[in-house]
Amino acid sequence: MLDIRDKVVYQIYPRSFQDSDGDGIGDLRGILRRLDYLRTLGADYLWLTPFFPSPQRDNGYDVADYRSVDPRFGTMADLEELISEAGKRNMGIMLDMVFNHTSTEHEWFQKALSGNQDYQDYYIFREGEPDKLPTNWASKFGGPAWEYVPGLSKWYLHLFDVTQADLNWENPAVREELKDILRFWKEKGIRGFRFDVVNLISKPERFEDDFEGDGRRFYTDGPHVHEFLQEMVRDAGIEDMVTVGEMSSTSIENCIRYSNPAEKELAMVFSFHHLKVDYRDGKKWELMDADIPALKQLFADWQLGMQEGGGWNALFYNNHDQPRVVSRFGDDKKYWKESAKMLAASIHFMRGTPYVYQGEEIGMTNAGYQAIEEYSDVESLNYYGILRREGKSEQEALHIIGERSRDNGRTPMQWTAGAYAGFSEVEPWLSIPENHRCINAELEQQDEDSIWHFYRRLIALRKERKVIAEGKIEFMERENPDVLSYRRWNEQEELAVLCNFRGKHAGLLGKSPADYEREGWQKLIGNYDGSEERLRPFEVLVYTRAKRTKQ
Ligand code: TEU
Repeated sequence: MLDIRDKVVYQIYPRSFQDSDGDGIGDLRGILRRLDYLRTLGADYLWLTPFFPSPQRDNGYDVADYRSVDPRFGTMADLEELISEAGKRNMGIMLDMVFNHTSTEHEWFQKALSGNQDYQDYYIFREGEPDKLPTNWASKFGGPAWEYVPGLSKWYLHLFDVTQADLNWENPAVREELKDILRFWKEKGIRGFRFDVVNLISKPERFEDDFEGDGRRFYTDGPHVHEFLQEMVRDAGIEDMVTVGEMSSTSIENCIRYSNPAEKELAMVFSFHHLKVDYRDGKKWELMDADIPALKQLFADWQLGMQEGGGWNALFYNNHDQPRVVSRFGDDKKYWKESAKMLAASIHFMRGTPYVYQGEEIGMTNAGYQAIEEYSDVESLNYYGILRREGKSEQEALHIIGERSRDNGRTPMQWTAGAYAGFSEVEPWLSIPENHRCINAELEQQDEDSIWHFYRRLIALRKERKVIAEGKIEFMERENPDVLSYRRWNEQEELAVLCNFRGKHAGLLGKSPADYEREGWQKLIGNYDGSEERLRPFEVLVYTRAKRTKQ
């Protein structure tokens, strides 16, 4: 069984990583150019979000052909060279498989539209009248989750955009097609897969209205999801690859089953509950300050629950769907460096596999756009319209979009202080924040005290100290509203991690830094020099000591 416990995955959004052919869009040859940067940082795997042929309605998560490369990102030869060159640097490429839905441009859906019954059964079509939705379910991108096709007198299900039609996993032919796709990429030397919203693939036998919510309770962690995953992994022969499932609105119990090696499903899971602590009433587009005690509780629940059940967490704050965490949970102005480092350390010492999302390692911030015209994301544009129709002023709606938009995580990688941040020679597809002049990889690689070097040390520590990869975990300071603190230990070593999530001094209910030092703990890493009685704003302190035989 593959050991992922001391590995780190770097997520690349190819469209925004490095443009090599001067069209303002990142591409595969651009990634090739940056492999040594990624190796120096310490990445073991590179997760590339989809670059398959796609109308790009959802930036590639609307796949029209699972077995080739969209020309805007390069050629199959480019990908094969990337796989080979990454392998020479002991890095594996992970692909992003969007198996819950295809683009409506996919040939399967086109054949379904032409009346082919077999291909209609690849999707979720329901006979009906144009004025009667099959169910009242909502799309996660706003609006209804069904689209009517007059020529067929049928509706089809789309949990996301109207151009993303949900696949019918109950159909064995669909499952065989998807297994073939995995075998194709394994043959190419791909070393892992991320499965997009894979806990939504099993739909209920009977579709009914949801009078308590938006329908997700009927299809999330659905009735056959575990057997579908076991069958896919077994038949595609990918049990020895790095696999991670994106689990939308899931539960600890299910995630234990998804990621406990005994279940032979996936190697690890992404769950998102910790990234909803600033959603008022759980609603993404209703703002509130991050509830830090709730964040702490969720970390403890998931860390202890998965430890107890033998599951494995992917550890992350950032990805291509999330605002930048230094702007969201940190302070990207007064305590930019301190809060970026504290947030990184707060999860890198936890039990799980850390994911570093492009730009996170240099403290990239939210976009700071001032006009809706600067945005590109379909979800953001849909919700801007919804917010305005709900009566929000242009300014109020822009503020909400500014805080929540997925485009915050999709601004081009800031490589240099130069034109277009060294990402491209021309105006990129999405504009680059002015702060690239002082937040960029070139500058930070030259500064030993930079966020970049802090990430490099965190990643190196995970390989050097087995206690991080294999140790047990327990939480301290449970009643402290400001400080996340936990302990890791194995036979040889124990660590104590103290993180102040506030932009002000924070007292400790248990041991103070002075107590740790008096007890002979050594400081392993931190974001301030020395220590004080209380934790300084956004301070992180990590102590280590040899494990005492008796405890
Ligand atoms: O994301 C699914 C998902 O949970 C988020 O899109 C979330 O639902 C959305 O941002 C609303 O808050 C995956 C991909 O990561 C995302 O980029 C795709 O848009 C989506 O699936 C559909 O494929």
